[in-house]
Amino acid sequence: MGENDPPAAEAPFSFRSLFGLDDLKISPVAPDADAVAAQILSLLPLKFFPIIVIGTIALIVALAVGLGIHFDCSGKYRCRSSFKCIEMTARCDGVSDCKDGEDEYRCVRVSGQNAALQVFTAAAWRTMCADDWKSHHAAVACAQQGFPSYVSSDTLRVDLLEARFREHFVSISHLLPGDKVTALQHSVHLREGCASGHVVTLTCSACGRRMRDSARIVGGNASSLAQWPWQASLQFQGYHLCGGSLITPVWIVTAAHCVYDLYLPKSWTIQVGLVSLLDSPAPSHLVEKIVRHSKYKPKRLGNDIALMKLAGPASFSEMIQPVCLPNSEENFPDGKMCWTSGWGATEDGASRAPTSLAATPPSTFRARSTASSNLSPL
Ligand SMILES: [Ca+2]
Repeated sequence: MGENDPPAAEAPFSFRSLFGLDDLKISPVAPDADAVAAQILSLLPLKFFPIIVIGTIALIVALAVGLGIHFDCSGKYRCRSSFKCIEMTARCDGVSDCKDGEDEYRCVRVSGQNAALQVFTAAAWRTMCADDWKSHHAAVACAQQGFPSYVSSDTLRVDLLEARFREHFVSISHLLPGDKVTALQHSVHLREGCASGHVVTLTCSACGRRMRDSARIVGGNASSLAQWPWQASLQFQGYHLCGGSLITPVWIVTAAHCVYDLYLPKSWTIQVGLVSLLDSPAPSHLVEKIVRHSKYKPKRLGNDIALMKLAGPASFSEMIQPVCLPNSEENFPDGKMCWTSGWGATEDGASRAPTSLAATPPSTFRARSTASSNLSPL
C-alpha cells in the first residue's frame, strides 16, 4: 500500500477471535429480497397495487395509535418496553402506565457533588428538605436505589447546593408513621423551600476507602496490596482479558467491549484482592450474569460500559473494597485529575503481557457521560 492510499477500514474490536469462537457466530441466511419482491408482485394485478400500499400504511397507523405509540415524545416520558409516551406526571405516581412498569422505577436518586437526595414526583426531580427527616427514611432511600443498607445521612445548607437542585423541593410527610414509608415519592409534600434551611445528603455505600494508609506511587508502576482494593481481573477461560472495578459485593463495572461477543457467563471468572496475576490462590468468583449498555457501539466504542454479576458476594477486607460511582448529574469538568489502574502495558512496545497491577500518574480527565439507565440484560 502506498503512502497516499487510504487506510484500510478497521474491523470492530473483538475478543472472540482470540479464543477461536468465531464458529459460534450465528450467520442467518438472508433470502434474496429482490427475488421475493418480484415473485410477490408477479402474483398481484398492478391495478390493486396503490390500494394495497394505502391499505398497508393505514393499517400501520391504526396499529400505532391502538398501541398508544406516539412518534413525538418531547416533554413526555417514553416507556422502554413499548415505546409508548406517557405524561411526566404519570411517572412515579404509583400506577404502572408502561408495559413493564418501568415508569415506577428510579424514582429516587442522589445528585451532584454533595450527594443531595432527590425524589421524582409531580413531573420533576425535587430535592429533599431535612425537615422531619429520620434515619429510617434514609434506609428506605438507599433500598430504593438497590443498596442493602445505608451508611450515613446528613444535612446541607440549601445555599451550598448547586443552583439546579434548588428549583423544586419536597419534605417527608410527618403525618405518616415511619414504618409506613416504603417509597419516598409517595410520602412527601411539595415545598417551595425548606423550613429548616437544609436538605438531605445521603451515602449508601462505604466506597472508595483504603483501609491501610498506603502512599500512591506517582509516576511509578508497581502497586501494593490494598492500594486499589476495588480492582478486579476479569478472566475468560482462565486468561486475563480485562480489568474491572468492584462497586458492590456482587457487581463489577467494566467495559462493554470486553464482554460484547463473549456472552458466556460460565466461561468467566473474576479475581479480586490481588496485585500480581501470578498470585495464587486469590479469591475467585464465578459469574452469574452479564449486562451491557443497550446502546453500546462496537465500532466507535460508544457507551462502552457493562456490568458483571458475581455468583456469590465478595467479602470486603483490607484488600477488597468497592469503588464509588458518580452521583446523578455530578459534573467532572475537563482538567480534573484522575488515576488509572490496571494490568495494561507500562511502556510503549512492551513485548510481554504484564502480570503486575500498575497505576499511571494522575492524568487529565475528559468528561463523558454514560447513562446507566440504558444498561440492559444480555
Ligand atoms: Ca405511573
